[in-house]
Amino acid sequence: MTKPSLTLILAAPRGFCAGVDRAIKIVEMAIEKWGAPIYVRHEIVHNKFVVDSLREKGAVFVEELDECPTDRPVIFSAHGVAKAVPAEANRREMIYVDATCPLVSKVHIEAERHHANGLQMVMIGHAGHPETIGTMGQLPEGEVLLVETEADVATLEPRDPERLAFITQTTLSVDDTAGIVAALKARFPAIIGPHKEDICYATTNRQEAVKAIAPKADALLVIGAPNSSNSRRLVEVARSRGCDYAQLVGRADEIDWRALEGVRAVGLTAGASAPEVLVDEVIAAFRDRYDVTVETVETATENVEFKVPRVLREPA
Ligand code: 0JX
Ligand code: SF4
Repeated sequence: MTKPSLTLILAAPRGFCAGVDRAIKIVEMAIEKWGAPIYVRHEIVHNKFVVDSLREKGAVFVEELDECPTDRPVIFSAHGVAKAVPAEANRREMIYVDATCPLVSKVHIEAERHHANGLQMVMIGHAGHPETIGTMGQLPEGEVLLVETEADVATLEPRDPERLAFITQTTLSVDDTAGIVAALKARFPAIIGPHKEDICYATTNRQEAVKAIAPKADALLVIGAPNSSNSRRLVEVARSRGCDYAQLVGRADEIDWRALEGVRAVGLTAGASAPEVLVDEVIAAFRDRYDVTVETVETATENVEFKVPRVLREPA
């Protein structure tokens, strides 16, 4: 039987960013240096495949520090942690390695700098997300006010509207955040902040690539986990650019093939925490069912790389 033909439009860049690459290397190198088990506070990155692979190598994933024994090293995830977390690890005299992405740490430093200058902070982010918890936790309670939407800006009650600064989560929607920043500036003209926001290069580039492919695709799949903020934003971006059937899939076995019946062009991308091996798996699953032509649309090239911490680079 001849297979129907289908074009897979691959977004580039997609998948692993420099912060994810570094965080995973940190876990692997810690296991090499200190042996198993190595404890990891929170999923190192939000991807089941990555977490399961590291678990097989000897990583133990926990949500809080008090679930770790004090005599084994612990790694903090790429999303960052509140100041109280390393403080508690020090108090318990634990060995720890911080795998917070340097671009998240940069936002932590911005918050501290503004606080030192006597400004109250507004953080644009998602309530309950580990990065938001970690970034807000750089400053004392009440010093960071959270806004999630433009509507939230109207109800903000800062201590002094003249002495405010804003920071953002790194994985937000570029377009939605521009609207929130504009609302903040309209209501608090004295507010200071970064040139645009703190959304990282990888988030921006992956959203741009989706914007380029979404109008050409009848359907679009984003490989990523339900708790991955940056991956979920890619689905929203695709829908906002007219691709109504845009779905998050963990891996090939989650694809709803019946929903794809009759489509001729499918866009494909992967969130910053999704490994390329899962992209290959999805392409192979399409090839089983269709006569596939792969077309890549590249909107940016990336060459960012972050060094792993010195403690892991030194010989054991
Ligand atoms: O939920 P997020 O997008 O913040 O995290 P994920 O999916 O683990 O991506 C990599 C880590 C990103 C940190 O900024
Ligand atoms: Fe760092 Fe951006 Fe990757 Fe987050 S998505 S880990 S901020 S490079």
